[in-house]
Amino acid sequence: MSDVFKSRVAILGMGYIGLPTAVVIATRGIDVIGVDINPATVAALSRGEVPFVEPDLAVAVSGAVAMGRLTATTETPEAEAFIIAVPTPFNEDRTADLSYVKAAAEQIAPRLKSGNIVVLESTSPPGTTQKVGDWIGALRPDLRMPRDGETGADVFIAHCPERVLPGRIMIEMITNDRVVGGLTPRCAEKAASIYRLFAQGEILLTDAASAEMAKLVENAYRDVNIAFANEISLISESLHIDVWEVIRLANRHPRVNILSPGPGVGGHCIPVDPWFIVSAAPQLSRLIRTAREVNDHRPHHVAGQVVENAKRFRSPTIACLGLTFKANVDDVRESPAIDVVGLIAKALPDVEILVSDPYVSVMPGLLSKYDNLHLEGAHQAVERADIVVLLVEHEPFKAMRHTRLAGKVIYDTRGAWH
Ligand code: SAJ
Repeated sequence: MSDVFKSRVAILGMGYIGLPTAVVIATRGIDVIGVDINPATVAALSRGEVPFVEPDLAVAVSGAVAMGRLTATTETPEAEAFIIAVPTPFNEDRTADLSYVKAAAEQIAPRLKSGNIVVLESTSPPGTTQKVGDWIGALRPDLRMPRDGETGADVFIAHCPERVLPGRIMIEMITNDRVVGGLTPRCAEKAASIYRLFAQGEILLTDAASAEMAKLVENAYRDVNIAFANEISLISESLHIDVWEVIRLANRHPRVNILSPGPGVGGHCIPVDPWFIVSAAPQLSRLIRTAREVNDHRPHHVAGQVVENAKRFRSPTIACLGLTFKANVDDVRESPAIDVVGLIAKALPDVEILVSDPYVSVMPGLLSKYDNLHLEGAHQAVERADIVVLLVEHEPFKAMRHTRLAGKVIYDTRGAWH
């Protein structure tokens, strides 16, 4: 019989992954303590409120808090299991910045008791879970850390990468298969007992480095495939062929499934994770690096096209629809739409640019320095514009009646009005 975890869990990092994970565990009748360094996040959670938009999350959080199953604090408490779900951004040289993971490990270390489980969920370069063990071991020489090929460790350390898709987190948290990689097989088995509480997908046990690499490879796979679509778009454009028609036709082949070109690849994962692979094996990662470069170039290409078009007008008004990193979420991290708007605003300082996004009510910091940018409702923006640039295919934009767009120059980067 496989173990199912029954005690208290502390989750460090109450963001897009830590909070939904906390809620689904709490909903299974386990006491969960959410830990975050940001007192505003802790205060909001303690009131049962969610600091960001994700379908079905708010109602689950308020329920779990009201039942007393989910509490929040800035101090790491004692618990039987600890899940680390903090960010792993990259440094200027594109190596992983593990400072948040290290800080989390160092907060957990003094609280650890024999028999406790520590799971790293943050996306990390191969070898990071081992480092977590080393950081904890340095602070707790009294505890035996798990070592490959040895038994009898006092604590169990594993990596279980998150794989949920923003916008579908509450569904995928339950239905996705999970990969659990332990520093030893016993660590993997112990960590899996937590995920058995709520995961309906299969739980696949492996070693920590394979789990770390599998996660990075998943996102690099998507990046490479989006880069392929973006390159097809570039080539089709230069040959005056409609890329959307080409992809529609090619995708009727039973073994072809080309993704959608767009203004670039955003979010906190896909533009970042492939670099962890490149920095682990720079000489060998030619395709992965090129895909990153192709996708990173997209905002420049799109902005360049719009600026060229604008030069055909004496005093044009431009509407840019969408600022978030993808459709139907409120997340603007690493958003290519923001890059496009910034590049246009910079290139055309005398042109009025109206920006609209149903999920964004304040001009993002990166754009606040441009005087020629104004937030506007979508319908007003389109009505006043000579050029309409669709950057994110939010549902209300997709539903916009074609009559509203008649007579305007349209630059539809997502194929939403096709
Ligand atoms: N995009 C395109 N064309 C496409 C698909 C996406 O340009 O055909 C763009 C999106 O607009 C967005 C970016 O790519 O800017 C990334 O969006 P996404 O929906 O592909 O992925 P994320 O970043 O929301 O979530 C990904 C997921 N990984 C994979 O699908 C392999 C998710 O399962 C991971 O959990 C998540 O990264 C993560 O946290 O690592």
